[in-house]
Amino acid sequence: MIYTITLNPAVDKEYLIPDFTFDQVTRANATRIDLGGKGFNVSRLLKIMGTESVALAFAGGHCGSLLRDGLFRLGIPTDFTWISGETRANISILDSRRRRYLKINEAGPTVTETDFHNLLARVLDLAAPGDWWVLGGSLPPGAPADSYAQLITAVQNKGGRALLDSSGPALALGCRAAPFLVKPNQAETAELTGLPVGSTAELAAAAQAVRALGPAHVVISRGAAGALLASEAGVWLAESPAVPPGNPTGAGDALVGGLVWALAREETLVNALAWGVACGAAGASQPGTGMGARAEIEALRAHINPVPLP
Ligand code: TA6
Repeated sequence: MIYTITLNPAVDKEYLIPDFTFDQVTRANATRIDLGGKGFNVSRLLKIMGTESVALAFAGGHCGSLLRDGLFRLGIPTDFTWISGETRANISILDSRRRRYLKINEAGPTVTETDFHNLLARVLDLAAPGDWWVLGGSLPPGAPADSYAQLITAVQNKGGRALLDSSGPALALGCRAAPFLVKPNQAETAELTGLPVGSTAELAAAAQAVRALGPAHVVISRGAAGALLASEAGVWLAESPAVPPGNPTGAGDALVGGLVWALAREETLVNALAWGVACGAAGASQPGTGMGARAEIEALRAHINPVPLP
């Protein structure tokens, strides 16, 4: 079974406007709502690829109910730890003339120590050998700084394998729990290691430095440039095929979804890298945090051939 954990989920709202103009009313040409938060986005990708997952999260209030009901309608079972606060909403504003966007993420509702222990207890009840666990996103206020480290240790002590996609101290502390794989982007890699990441060679060295912090494998997402894999077998580069421009928000989550979808089917890490890049490319061509269709992903996958770096 594949589980996703989203400690700080969000209702993602996107506005398409003609032009960023301040100090006057701007009317949106289009709006959309997506069921967001990194783990939920992974569960949505897995559903598109025909694979079941259970979405765990802290959730509360009207936004929490909207996310539960929306995921249910998509056929994604949820196992929420309900909290007293209101689940957040994150906003993307796309300027169609400049093709630029503004992204505003709320901090999210405060969770208590009891809330965290309730979720951890639920994870311990569910965890079993051979499961895949995807942990993603920011920590809500009040969550322990080592939340991901505790959750990774819990699932891996039960024979599961954890993939972590976060940033800052939550990512750094999570690495120390030796997850199966972490998926930072280039900026998160630079912050984590303090190393330059401008060239491919620098990025490869930084990826191995991340592995030295604990993770067995590292995939670094590079946006439209694709992604890089570092493992004990070496470093691989997968370039992304060109796709029509969409909203890149969520493309990194789609990449993680492609990785875990392939790994759960016992594909090699290199093949999983290619599937991840195909899913990320499809996601980047969609509006909002749309994930694209399976046929589109499979067509993109045919054009992706990872190469080993010397
Ligand atoms: O990566 C896309 C996304 O998950 C959006 O759905 C948006 O909710 C945001 O990122 C949440 O990221 P955060 O790091 O704030 O948890």
